[in-house]
Amino acid sequence: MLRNSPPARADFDELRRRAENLRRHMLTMARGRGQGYIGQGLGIADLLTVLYFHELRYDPANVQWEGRDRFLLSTGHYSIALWAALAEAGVLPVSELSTYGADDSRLEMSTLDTTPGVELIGGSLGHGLGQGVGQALGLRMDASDARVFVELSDGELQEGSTWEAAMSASHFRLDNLVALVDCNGIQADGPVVLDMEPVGEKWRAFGWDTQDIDGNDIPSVVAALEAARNADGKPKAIVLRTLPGKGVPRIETSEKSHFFRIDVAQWEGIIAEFEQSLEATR
Ligand SMILES: Cc1ncc(C[n+]2csc(CCOP(=O)(O)OP(=O)(O)O)c2C)c(N)n1
Ligand SMILES: [Mg+2]
Repeated sequence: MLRNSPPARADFDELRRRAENLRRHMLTMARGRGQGYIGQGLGIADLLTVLYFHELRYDPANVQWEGRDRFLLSTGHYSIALWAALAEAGVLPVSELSTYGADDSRLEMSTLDTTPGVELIGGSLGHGLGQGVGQALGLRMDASDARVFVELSDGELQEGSTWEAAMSASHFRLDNLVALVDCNGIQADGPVVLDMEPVGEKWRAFGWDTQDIDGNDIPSVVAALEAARNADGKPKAIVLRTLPGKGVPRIETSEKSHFFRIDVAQWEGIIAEFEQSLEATR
């Protein structure tokens, strides 16, 4: 299943089915040890679905393929979402998911690049965009048409390194670079500390072609990524407004959804709630 080019037309039913699977995988992972960064994972499930099942070029059987598009998850603690996408894509075995966060598991709570499909070691925030700029420059020097997609968070917008990288990307006219800014409204202990709004205007001021969308609406994500294929000399930013815990009302409404740790038995209730709310939307 080599994805040499994204399909011309998105199959929205298929993408919705994949997004449901990603969320199921994440709930399986969190249930394994009873804890994890499930809120963030559920929030960006729709983005990762559209990336891995519509937009990115990659070869699941050869994750080091030179021509692949690079996806850098700058927020390493969102790893739960990446493991789900890689399992759904056939890069990682689904049977491994329940080891998430366990001793000796490859599926760490923050990303390590020894796990197949990982492009960036996570943990220390604020470094993804800078690495993405370097990779995009390198690919251009190699005359590659591969692109670099960097997910980053609203928390990381409060780090100077992010804006240094943003400034250099437009200076170097890196139109092979797409920043995917997950504005989920939280950071660690609750709501984001510094008011970063208007986020889109800031990226525009730094010379980026910018869109501001509902990150949980699959057609909007598809359309924004398609618009970001335009090779006009400008780096592309997509600001995604996402809801932590999307799909599980009990997590959506939790005041502290940064890290979820509950009794293993209670996860059964959460999983049942997820399936019920899916039924309600069908
Ligand atoms: C450089 C750095 N500083 C602090 C931390 C500790 N930390 C881990 S997650 C987090 C929250 C950051 O906010 P955001 O990236 O928006 O994460 P969210 O709460 O949305 O998951 C912080 C401060 C870190 N990992 N790296
Ligand atoms: Mg956040």
